[in-house]
Amino acid sequence: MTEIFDLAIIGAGPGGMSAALQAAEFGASVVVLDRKATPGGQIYRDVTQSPLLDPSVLGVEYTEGAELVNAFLEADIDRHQNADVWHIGENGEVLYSQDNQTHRLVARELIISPGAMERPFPIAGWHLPGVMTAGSAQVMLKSDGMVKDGAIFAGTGPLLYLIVAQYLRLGVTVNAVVDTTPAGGVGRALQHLGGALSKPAYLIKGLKLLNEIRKAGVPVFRHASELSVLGESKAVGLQFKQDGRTHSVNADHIFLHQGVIPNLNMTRALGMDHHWSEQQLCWTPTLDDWGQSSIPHIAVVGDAAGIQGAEAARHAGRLAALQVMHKLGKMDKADLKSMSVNHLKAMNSFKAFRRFLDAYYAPPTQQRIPTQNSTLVCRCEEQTVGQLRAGFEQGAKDPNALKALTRCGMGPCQGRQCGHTVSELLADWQSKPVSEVGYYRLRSPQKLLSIEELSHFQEVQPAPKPAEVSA
Ligand SMILES: Cc1cc2nc3c(=O)[nH]c(=O)nc-3n(C[C@@H](O)[C@@H](O)[C@H](O)COP(=O)(O)OP(=O)(O)OC[C@H]3O[C@@H](n4cnc5c(N)ncnc54)[C@H](O)[C@@H]3O)c2cc1C
Repeated sequence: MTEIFDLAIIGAGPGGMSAALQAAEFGASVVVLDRKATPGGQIYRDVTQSPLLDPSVLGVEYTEGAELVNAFLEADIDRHQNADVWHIGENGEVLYSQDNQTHRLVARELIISPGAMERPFPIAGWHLPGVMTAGSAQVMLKSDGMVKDGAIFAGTGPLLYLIVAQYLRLGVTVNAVVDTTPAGGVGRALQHLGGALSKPAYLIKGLKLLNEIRKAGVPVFRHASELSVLGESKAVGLQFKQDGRTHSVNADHIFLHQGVIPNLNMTRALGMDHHWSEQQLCWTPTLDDWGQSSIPHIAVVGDAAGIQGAEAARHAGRLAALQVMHKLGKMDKADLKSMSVNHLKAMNSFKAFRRFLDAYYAPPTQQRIPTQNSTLVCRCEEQTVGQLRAGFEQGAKDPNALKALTRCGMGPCQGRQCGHTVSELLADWQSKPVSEVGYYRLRSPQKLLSIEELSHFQEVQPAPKPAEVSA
């Protein structure tokens, strides 16, 4: 028997949990599916069951998430953790894996909040054992209390400095911070100063983090460029240039990070409209102010809708849920307007602040568009810049044609690690805007499924249409 809901939400991060709480306040039947064992998303990962003796070292922006997670756990919401959504069909059908079984449910409306992922950082040696993303270092810390002494953190963006500060507060040694933020950040960001000044608390928090790192005495190499990981079969250090001089620092663990970008595999597989954001240098679903996408009955909120951060994700979740409640006839237009106004205002102010951050921390071209033929781009299928260039010279002018010729993007990560690099490489080689080059065409299933799991999945009849679903 297929379960039927008013609203299904994918992702139990700040965006998804806030949307669920808002809808539950109207008495709607809500189900939330999340692939992780506990709710919280990236930022509040394991906040209610931290392995750390003192989770406050991770910062107030982390510990204050417990309130939202507890409210979510106490509300009248159907929750499925360890539930990995691999297909969204027509008519509100959702298929998800749980306990190695595929399950199906149907919802009149869907809100998708699958969050962000770290931007690929394709430099020489980024595939070697010992090289990870800074976000992975934080995941190990939040979930298992695991850290690595003597690592190098390299890249740019507020999350990188937050993770370094979290490491330092735990007494972990950090060999170096190799900061690739290009010189002239203030100049680039100046035209957006108004947006920055509207959020002084965030600015102060950011400056405090930088001060914490400076005071800890960790060597910080600013405006570094031309990074490459040293080592043959595993990482042994990082080489880079600063002020025209070549430096190398030894470390067997190197954590790379140059900001986050929306996690697009679900929105792309749905065939939603996307556009290239010149501000954030990434693909973003095209949405209205309430998060409604180009597909009727499907909204996108949180960082998957464009990177705005956790607080903005909470407002976006509530806004999308309010619009859904109006569509389901649970509130009239006047109430929708009055209940949305503060969330819309908050979203505008987060967007203005973000314009400042994006300009200041813009990841440099040389770290997004690799030029050395030997640099690996598609890690799953082991395709280098040189191999992709050969495919391009044979006539593959867009990501799908290149995929067919070289297998780039065909591996288990389904293009997450190489998609943006491939779009930008092809645009660069043709001197075209990225928006004209496009992205991989993605399809379900959105995760690897075993034949055994599929063989147990018996339901093959089409899902009922929302109009046929009785209240
Ligand atoms: C590795 C990493 C670490 C980060 N750490 C921080 C931090 O410490 N501080 C900070 O301010 N920002 C952090 N961010 C940024 C960002 O995640 C936050 O702005 C915020 O968590 C966004 O909220 P969200 O609800 O949009 O997404 P998220 O919090 O990421 O929640 C998305 C949820 O969707 C689930 N999901 C995704 N796909 C599926 C699927 N197919 N099926 C089922 N569930 C699915 C995920 O398990 C996740 O729980 C981090 C980002 C990354 C990538």
